[in-house]
Formats: sequence, structure tokens, C-alpha cells
Amino acid sequence: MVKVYVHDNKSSIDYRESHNSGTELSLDELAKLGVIYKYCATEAEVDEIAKERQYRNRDVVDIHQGSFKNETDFNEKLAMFYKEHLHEDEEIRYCLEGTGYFDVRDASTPENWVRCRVEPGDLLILPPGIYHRFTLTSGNHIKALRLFKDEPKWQAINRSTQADALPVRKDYVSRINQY
Ligand code: KMT
Ligand code: NI
Repeated sequence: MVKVYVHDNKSSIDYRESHNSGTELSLDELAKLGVIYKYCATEAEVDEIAKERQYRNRDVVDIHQGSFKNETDFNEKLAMFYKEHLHEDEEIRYCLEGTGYFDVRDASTPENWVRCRVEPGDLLILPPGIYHRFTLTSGNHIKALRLFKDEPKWQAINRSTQADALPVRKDYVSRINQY
């Protein structure tokens, strides 16, 4: 079951540590950021969600030290995932094995990150336009399903003033402000 809390914003400590400030958020509060959480006991339940939302493609990523040529490649990949970014499409991830942190920006306190710790069975749907980042936990391993629609226009756009001005970002911000 996912655990959701405000990140302590302490950059001096390895980003794979928990960084729990002590303030927990409910799933309703998470939903106010446009992030949907579902627990799926089986992959058949994931298939249902994929069908409803018309996701026809998927792949599996297995992220741990051993899946990379060397430590440098591993660290570079982690650094890339941890860069604050958005997508023009939803990001749907289902944790199969291991654990990971999805950090999403809080709408009311934009300097804060809301950290979602996922474990097997947890499915997260991040809305288009939300700034977020990902990292492993100190367990250093996640195996996850990534869902895509037919033609995945799925690209990470790093945070910048240009990204702030994109229609997808503006739409997200205006939707969030209506809650
Ligand atoms: C992303 O967009 O940050 C990712 O897809 C992270 C890897 S999925 C566990
Ligand atoms: Ni992403």
C-alpha cells in the first residue's frame, strides 16, 4: 500500500532515503493534485484500467545496479529520473517488485514535494502537466509496468520557463485550482 507524505526537502541526504517530514497525506489529498492511486492485487486489475483508459501498449522496466553496464550508467539513469519534469500524457506506473518514490509537486506549496512510496500492487496515475520526479528507495530495486497508449508521445520535458508556458502545464494548473 502506498505511503504519501511531504518530503523534508533536505538535499544533504541521499535522495533514496525516506525524507519523511512527518506530514502524511491522505489519498483524497493526493487526488486533489490530480494523482490517482489504485491498489491492484493482480495484473488482471491493471488490464481493466488499461482497457478503460485505452492503453494498448506496455513495457516492464527493471531498475537496479545489475541492469546497467557499470555504476556510472546506473547513477546517470537515476539522476535523469530525479530531474523535475512533466509529460504531455499521463504517466501510469504499476509496481511489480521492489519499491520506489514518485515525488510530485504540491500545488498549494509549490516548493514542497509530495512523496509517494510505492510497493508491489501499487498503481499511480500522474496527470499530464504535473511536475514530478522518480527515484529508487535505499532498497535499490524496482520492477514496474509502464503503460502507453497506441502511439506513445511520451517524452520527459524538464522544468523550465518554457515548460511552464506549455498548454499542458497551464491546463493542469487551472484544473488543480478548481478543486
Ligand atoms: C519517469 O518518468 O520518471 C519514469 O518512468 C520512472 C521509471 S518507472 C519506475
Ligand atoms: Ni515522468
